[in-house]
Amino acid sequence: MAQTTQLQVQELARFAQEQQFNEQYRQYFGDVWNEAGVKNISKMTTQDAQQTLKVLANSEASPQFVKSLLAQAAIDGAPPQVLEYLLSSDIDGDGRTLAQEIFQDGTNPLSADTPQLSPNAEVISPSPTEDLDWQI
Ligand SMILES: [Ca+2]
Repeated sequence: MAQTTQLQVQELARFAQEQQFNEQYRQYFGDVWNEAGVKNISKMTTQDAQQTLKVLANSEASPQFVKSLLAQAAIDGAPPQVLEYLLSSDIDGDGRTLAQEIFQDGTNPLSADTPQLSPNAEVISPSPTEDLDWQI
């Protein structure tokens, strides 16, 4: 497993431990697993993971929900290679993996963000030696 993915799986597990999913959330999770045909999360295959991603892609799931769902899968003992598969997937094909989107970008991993040509793409850090004379 790639080092970064391993870290992401750990991060997911940490996030999972902090969660207290309520009944309603568990119900939603159950619906997704049912629809994806996953009966036993601890015996999930990457094929199951692929189905799960398809279900998610067709749903209106929020990034938070996707993160929570994966966290629940981690808690319920989904095999590491399955978690890795899910985390490194790029459902929306925008070049950012699911893990990057939910952990770093805070963007929706299920729909490509409109490419932005930010005018602030070039980060200009103020020079520490610059002595600005503020007059208030
Ligand atoms: Ca993506």
